[in-house]
Amino acid sequence: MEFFYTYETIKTALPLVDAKNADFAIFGVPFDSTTSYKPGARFGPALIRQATINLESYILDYDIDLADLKIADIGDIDIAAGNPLKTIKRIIETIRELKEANSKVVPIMLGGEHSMTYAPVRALKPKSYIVFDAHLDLRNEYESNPWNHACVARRISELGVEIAEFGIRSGIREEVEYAKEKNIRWVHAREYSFEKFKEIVKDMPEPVYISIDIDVFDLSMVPSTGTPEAGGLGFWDVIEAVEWLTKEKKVVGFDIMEVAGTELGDITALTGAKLMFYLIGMLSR
Ligand SMILES: [Mn+2]
Repeated sequence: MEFFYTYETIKTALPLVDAKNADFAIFGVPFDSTTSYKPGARFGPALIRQATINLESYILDYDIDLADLKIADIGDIDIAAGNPLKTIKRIIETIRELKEANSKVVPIMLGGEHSMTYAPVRALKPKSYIVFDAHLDLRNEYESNPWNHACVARRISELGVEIAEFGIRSGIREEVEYAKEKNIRWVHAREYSFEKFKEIVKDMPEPVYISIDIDVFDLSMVPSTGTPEAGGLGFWDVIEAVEWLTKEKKVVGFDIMEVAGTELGDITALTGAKLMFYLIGMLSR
């Protein structure tokens, strides 16, 4: 099978299969052109893959070994540097090709900046978008750019997808008003609880797409990210919520975005890699 992209390949310790035979297909989007604070998310996919070397493929609490699963790594999208919309189109095209070749495969996107999440949502057409993020990302535009990372949830809401956001602790009044107007539910990190999460998500339509902006976690766990924020969620908060979600709802794909930095295997990437292993594990149960 030919995809028109890819130049990075995986370095994990897992045995991998090709995309046609895979239950999960990992791909990277090494793009960070609209980052406003800390650049480096273009290295996220490589950093997460590198960090997986540190991890056991066996997940203790699930009694699942990722080495027994059918996981593909199809490489990185050949991004259009400085051009988010063009890159988004390439991702959409890639996901469509992937699904045509193997309709059962679950795409897993590693970012890259959060603006890129528009692409899998557009391609996979979920009815609900559930995001863990420090930021509302509901601006109409930022720096005159509607495809900036700060606008991604708004672009997704314009697709008619139901949205719920968790771990939020940064936004502006315009975003809060937009959320109210469009019935976008969001929970502040300070008020987050598993009970609240379930109450909001239980009635949302399926299938769902899950996006995890790594900055949802407290910045002590994820210092190398585009826009770090103090006061975030803990690792098990997110795992507990997503475990429930993968049990209760059909999930068509997920992403782990905004891992940045230049040190291979740094703590942000280790958090991202562990998260990816857990998500694959829970979707296999
Ligand atoms: Mn964010």
